Amino acid sequence: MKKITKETYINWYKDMLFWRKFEDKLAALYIQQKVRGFLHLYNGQEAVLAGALHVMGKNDKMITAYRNHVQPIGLGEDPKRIMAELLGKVTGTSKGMGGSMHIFSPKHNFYGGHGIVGGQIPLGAGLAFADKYFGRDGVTLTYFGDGAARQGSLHETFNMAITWKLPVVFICENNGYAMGTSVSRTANHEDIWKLGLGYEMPCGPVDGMNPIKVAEAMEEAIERARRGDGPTLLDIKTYRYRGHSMSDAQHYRTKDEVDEYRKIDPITQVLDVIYKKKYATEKEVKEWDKEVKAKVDECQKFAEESPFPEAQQLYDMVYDQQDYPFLKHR
Ligand SMILES: Cc1ncc(C[n+]2csc(CCOP(=O)(O)OP(=O)(O)O)c2C)c(N)n1
Ligand SMILES: [Mg+2]
Repeated sequence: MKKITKETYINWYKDMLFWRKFEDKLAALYIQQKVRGFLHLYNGQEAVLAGALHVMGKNDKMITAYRNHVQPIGLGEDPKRIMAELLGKVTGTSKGMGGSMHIFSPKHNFYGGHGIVGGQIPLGAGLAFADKYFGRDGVTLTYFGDGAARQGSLHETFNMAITWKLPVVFICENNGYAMGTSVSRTANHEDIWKLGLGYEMPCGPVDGMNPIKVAEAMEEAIERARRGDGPTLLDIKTYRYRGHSMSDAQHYRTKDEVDEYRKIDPITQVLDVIYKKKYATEKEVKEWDKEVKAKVDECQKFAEESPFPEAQQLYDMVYDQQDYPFLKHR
C-alpha cells in the first residue's frame, strides 16, 4: 500500500475541507440565482475522491455523473475556472457553456460530467479500451451512483469489460439514494457489489467515509487493471448530507439519519487522527481553515468578475467540425 504519512493526512484534511466549502459557496450562490439550472453537491462523499487520488497514477483517468465539481479540482484543475463555469462565465472550463453537470478537464484526465444516469459507464469502459488498444498504461476510474447501477448499460459494459480484460475500475458511489428512492426500494437485495459476481468480476463493499479504506480497495483494483487482469467493481458506501439537488425537500429521510452519518464524517475522521497523532495544533488547524476560506473567496471573486460569453460564441462550442456547412465556424 502506498504510504499514508503525516503529509497525506494534512493534505486530505485541507483538500476535503476546501471541496466542501467550495460547494457550500456554490449552494449560497445558487440561492442568489448566480448559479442556474441544476446543482448536485458532493458534501459527505469527499473520502471517495480523496482515497482514490492518493493511489491514482499520472496517466489514470476519471469519469463520473453530474455530481462532478470537485473531482477535476482534485486532479489539478484550477478551482477558479470551475466556479466560473458554474456561474456561466467565459473564463470557465467550457467557456461558461457547459455548466454544473458537464465539467470537463481532459488536460487533467477528467472526462466529465454526464447528466444521463448511467451514460458514463460505457464511456468509461471506452476510455479504458482506448488505453489498452494503444498500449498505454492508464486505468480509468468509472464512477456511478446506486441508482445508475440499475441501468441496463451497466450489464452490457460489465460483460465486455471483463471479457476483454479492460483496464477499468467500476466504482459505485453508493450514497443510499437515487434522488428520493432508497437502495432497498430499487432491488431485491442491497449489496450492489454482488452485481459483479454474475460476471466473475472481483467485487466487494468498501467503507466510503474513511479515505484509508477507499485508498486500500482502490489501489488493489487499479493494480489489477494495470497488470492486465481486468475490471473490479467496488460498492463504496457513502452518504450525501445535502439533498439530491438544490430543489429537494428531502421527505424520504429523517434528520436523525443525516446526523448519524455526520458522526462518521470523513473530514472529522481525518482531523481526529491529526490531533491524536499530534500532527498539528488547534492553532495550526485554524490557520488552514482560514486559508481554505480565502481560497474559496478568491474563486468567487474571479468568477463574479469574469464576463459572460457573447451570444455569437454559442455555435463555436457546439460544432467542432471545421467544414460544417450550415454555420460559419469561428
Ligand atoms: C436516464 C436517466 N433517467 C433519469 C434521470 C433523472 N435522474 C437524475 S439523477 C437521478 C438519480 C440517480 O441516482 P444515483 O445514480 O444514485 O446518483 P446520485 O444522485 O445519488 O449521486 C435520476 C433518476 C436521468 N438524468 N437520466
Ligand atoms: Mg445515489
